[in-house]
Amino acid sequence: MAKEIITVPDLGGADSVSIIELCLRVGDNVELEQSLIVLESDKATMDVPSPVAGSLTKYLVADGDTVKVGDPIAEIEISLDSQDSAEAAIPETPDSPDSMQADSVQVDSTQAATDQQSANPEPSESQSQAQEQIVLVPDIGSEDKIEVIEISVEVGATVEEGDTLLVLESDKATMDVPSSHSGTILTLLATEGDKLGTGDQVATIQLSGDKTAVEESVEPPSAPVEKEVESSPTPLTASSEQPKESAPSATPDSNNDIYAGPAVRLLARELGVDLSQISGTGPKGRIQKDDLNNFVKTALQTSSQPQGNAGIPQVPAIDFSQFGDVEKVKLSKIQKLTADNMQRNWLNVPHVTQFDDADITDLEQFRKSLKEESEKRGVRVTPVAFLIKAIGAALAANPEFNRSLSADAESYIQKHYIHVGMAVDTPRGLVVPVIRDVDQKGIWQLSADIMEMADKARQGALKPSDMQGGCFTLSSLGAIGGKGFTPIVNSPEVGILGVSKSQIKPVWNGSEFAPRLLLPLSLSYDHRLINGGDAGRFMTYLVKLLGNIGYLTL
Ligand code: CAO
Repeated sequence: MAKEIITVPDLGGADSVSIIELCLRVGDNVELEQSLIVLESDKATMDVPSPVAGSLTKYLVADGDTVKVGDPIAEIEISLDSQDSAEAAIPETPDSPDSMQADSVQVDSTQAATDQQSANPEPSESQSQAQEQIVLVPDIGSEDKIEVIEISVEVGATVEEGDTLLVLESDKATMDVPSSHSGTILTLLATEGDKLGTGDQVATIQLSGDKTAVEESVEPPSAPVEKEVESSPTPLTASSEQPKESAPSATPDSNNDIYAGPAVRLLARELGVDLSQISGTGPKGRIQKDDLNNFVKTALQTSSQPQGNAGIPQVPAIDFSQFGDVEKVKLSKIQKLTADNMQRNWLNVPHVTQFDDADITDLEQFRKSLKEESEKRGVRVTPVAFLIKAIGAALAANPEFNRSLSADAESYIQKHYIHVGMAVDTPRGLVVPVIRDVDQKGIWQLSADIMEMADKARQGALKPSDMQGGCFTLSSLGAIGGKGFTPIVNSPEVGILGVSKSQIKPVWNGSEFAPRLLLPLSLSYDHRLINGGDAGRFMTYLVKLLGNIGYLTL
């Protein structure tokens, strides 16, 4: 397959121009006449269309480079099925003066405007009236009338010389018509959809009070013409034969689908706005200056609203001393870590909490029966040891609670070990040491582990490894009190059991109410990995184990 080096075409008199946009990526397919790069001089912005169809094998320039006529731009591998058309197009490569006809015409129009307007002896109507000026369409390089696709100013607006008043678009080019003077728009003499040609009236301007403007307005006919020449129409995005819908392009990362004029593109670049984020309200979805302004306005309004992480409104700072005596105390490292973890887990995990009561009348009777032996062994046996033992058995029977979601949320990790974290309340803050392999340990061993970890936690002697590897967490507030609470999942674990204070309550046994010791349980779970059914089964199994500790021996 043949390769074609595309070069900078005739620039219509400009010595060198800057590359402001690379429209494609290496490897992209290139249509005949599709824009390869956008060039910008001080007077014009123009697309350089490809004279061949194929695949872009490399760019030979970079964004920001300055180039002149004939400089190589890109290498294109010409596609086989377009060889014929490519060959037909090759004579029109940019080296040929004819190749960039539309661009040349547009760029030349700057000069042509000079020529024509210099030759035009007619002063504008209002030049006889002090301080008013009618702005005309300068030479657009064609006899044809061109459609007005955007009125860029409003009556009453203050404009500087060179500001765009309206935008014209043919099927070959889009061009801004700039104001020839500084001042205030008195009347607009064209509307969207009108067709205008060279010399047609655009707007009446009340000239600014500065001396120069006033002097210009009363100058003989040739003088204002000179002035207009300096601000002749800026031919833009002259993509020869390119359909309007795909004509202009914007930033390199979002180029080909954007439909906007060069003035808007330039402004967007200056403001750092990605035009692909804006919906155009102009004809055929063209992005207009107002669209860009509205986008920026909305973005500024949104960003000026006080927001915290993930766009959540922040709690306002309050000077509490206005209400009474206060002191400010620094959070400990543990408290800060806990705060971060809690917020992260609360925000990331869709929580559901399920409640039930376990009848631990028999369990407590059994535990109390161990008292003597406990003292002998020097091990304190509390309900927490039974809870951890029961959790281990429930995790083994319900392995979906022994999973973690992968970081990319594309898979889960099934754990084949059972380590249970135990929340410990310490003066320094909340810590969660992990009791390992709980499914392989009996109540004595578990009680010893619980004592050891709780002591270490309270003394601040836990090592990081003591707090890692948990599959599930127990948060027991039973010794403290409360009827129930909704614990926050200790992500990436997917479940946590909250235990409140047991109480004797009347329970109907089929013939009468009997006093039973009920332990309130609350199971919070990550609803991304755990369904209500899973949670129901886990909780029911747990309640069964705690109500009949014989099952724990099975
Ligand atoms: N209902 C009623 N009494 C309970 C109970 C319950 N659910 N759980 C424990 N108790 C009783 C025990 O029976 C024991 O009393 P006896 O000595 O008379 O038998 C006493 O409370 C033991 O309390 P403990 O706190 O010393 O020991 P523990 O094994 O029950 O708990 C630990 C250990 C580390 C879990 C606990 O000390 C702790 O720190 N809990 C707080 C956990 C926490 O802060 N969770 C919130 C996390 S989110 O903010």
